[in-house]
Amino acid sequence: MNERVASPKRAGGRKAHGEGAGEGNRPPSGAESLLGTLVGAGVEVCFTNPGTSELHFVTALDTVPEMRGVLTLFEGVATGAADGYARMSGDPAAVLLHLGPGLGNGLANLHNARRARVPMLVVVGDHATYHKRFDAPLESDIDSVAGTVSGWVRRTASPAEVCADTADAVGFARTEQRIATLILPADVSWSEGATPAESSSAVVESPAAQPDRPGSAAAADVEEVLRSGEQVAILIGGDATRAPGLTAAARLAERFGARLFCETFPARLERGAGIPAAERIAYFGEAAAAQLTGVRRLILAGAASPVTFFGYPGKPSDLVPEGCTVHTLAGPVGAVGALTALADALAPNTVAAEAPASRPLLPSGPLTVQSAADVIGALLPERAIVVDESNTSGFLLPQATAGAPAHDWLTLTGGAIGYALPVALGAAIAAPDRPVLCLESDGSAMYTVSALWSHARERSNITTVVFANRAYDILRIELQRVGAQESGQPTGAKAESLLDLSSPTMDFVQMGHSMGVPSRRVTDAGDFAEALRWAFNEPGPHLIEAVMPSIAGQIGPA
Ligand SMILES: Cc1ncc(C[n+]2csc(CCOP(=O)(O)OP(=O)(O)O)c2C)c(N)n1
Repeated sequence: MNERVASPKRAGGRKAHGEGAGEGNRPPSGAESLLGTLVGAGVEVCFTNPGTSELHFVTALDTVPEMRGVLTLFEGVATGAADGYARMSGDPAAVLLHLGPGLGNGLANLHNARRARVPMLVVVGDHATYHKRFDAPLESDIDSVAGTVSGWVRRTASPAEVCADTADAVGFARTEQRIATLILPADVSWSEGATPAESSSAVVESPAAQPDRPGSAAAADVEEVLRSGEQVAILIGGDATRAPGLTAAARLAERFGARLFCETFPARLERGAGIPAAERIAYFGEAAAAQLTGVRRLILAGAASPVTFFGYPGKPSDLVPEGCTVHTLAGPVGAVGALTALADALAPNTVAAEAPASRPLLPSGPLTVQSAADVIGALLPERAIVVDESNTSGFLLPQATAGAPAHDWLTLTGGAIGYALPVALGAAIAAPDRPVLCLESDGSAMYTVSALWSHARERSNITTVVFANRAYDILRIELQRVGAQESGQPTGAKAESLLDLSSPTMDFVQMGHSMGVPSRRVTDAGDFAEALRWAFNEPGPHLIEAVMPSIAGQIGPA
């Protein structure tokens, strides 16, 4: 996402910010100017759930043909879709939300997007400036809510500022790879008087596209570490988790005998046959600690220093082994450039080993975590975009898909569940020529299940697999680990019932059908394989409900 080259639509034929868009000879409204500025800056999709204060923006969409409007039925779907779109295209999408409550509904997936370091432009409609003092029912503190996830927040005060504010917002989002939120009062939206923006900040290319600086202090430090002869590990993340970053890191690892790891929840990991592989740091702290055992020098390239997901009584939060020193080569934006420069300087003749092609045999028999993973590994299409929120049902997927044809793997960067169905929508819109496989667990699916309606409405090429284990299984496992439950003691009935989703049984096939998505239920491996072939071979969205056993009893506390 951070290796953009100037796209033709931005590099040439670009409109001046704020140009055109008024109907007939009338000057453009604030909303039309905003949209004109956006498309001029290469922002061409707007995911929305609008309200009355955004209706001038909605109307203006008809005067700006380059902007695609995508309706979602819940704001968390709009924000997650913009995240998925940015992860796959590298470009920010716009999100149009309705005042503070609409923004609040979108917050969890904005949080995940913030953690994914994606560019995004959030436009939040507000009451007309003169109406705010009446404290009407929807009045709220939008700025505070926006501030929790945005790196940039501005309230546009008048139509004259719309274009400059919009250009600044897009410029910030692209340059920083972060969320910019523009609060747009309804009267600014409907009034005329916009001034085209002078600024060209909206089309600034990302820092990752700029030349790197070999010989920096960080690079010199890392060179010393690599040559130290001690046990070194390189931990990559951010923009280094795609083929160029993986290749550079693998060359360095090979040349200096270092170990290579990837952050636990990468925004977009390229993997599969022909791509250098990096082992992800495990979710469970004990497993992660085992992976890092013996490491004396840890090099961070785009990743944060590893910590456990939660604090657990009596267990360390910091996963860096005792006595190991940590050395930062680069942060999440620009890590690919730093790694490439270093590999070219220190390992010019080293070739990175690539993951060999291999697929599991198609299994038969009951559907289990193992057989489901093997079916997916056996059938994953070339260039698939996998959006993974399979949670406990997917813990064997990494091995089963390691040698599948090259694909992208998108993960839950911020831990706020309900991300996969929306992110799949945005990914499919960003890459309409690629198959999207959305691996979703049943509890997480329910947060943003209305995304299925948008999958169908946009005719997106998304295969959704809902793993129906009818439980909050990970919480059953964590219950033991956090010490809330005496080890070996049975869970109390009230606690158990709050982690149980079996009664009433959710029917995802009916849910899918009701939202226009052809859907099937499978209970054994053979039927799962047949259903996946059906879904992959037909265009458009499909849903497969895969009835799975709970694994909480099998993966106990470590
Ligand atoms: C926004 C948000 N709300 C609540 C949680 C807490 N939480 C973490 S996992 C989980 C249950 C996951 O269940 P499911 O998606 O069915 O996956 P499973 O654990 O059964 O594999 C919950 C409620 C969260 N992480 N994020």
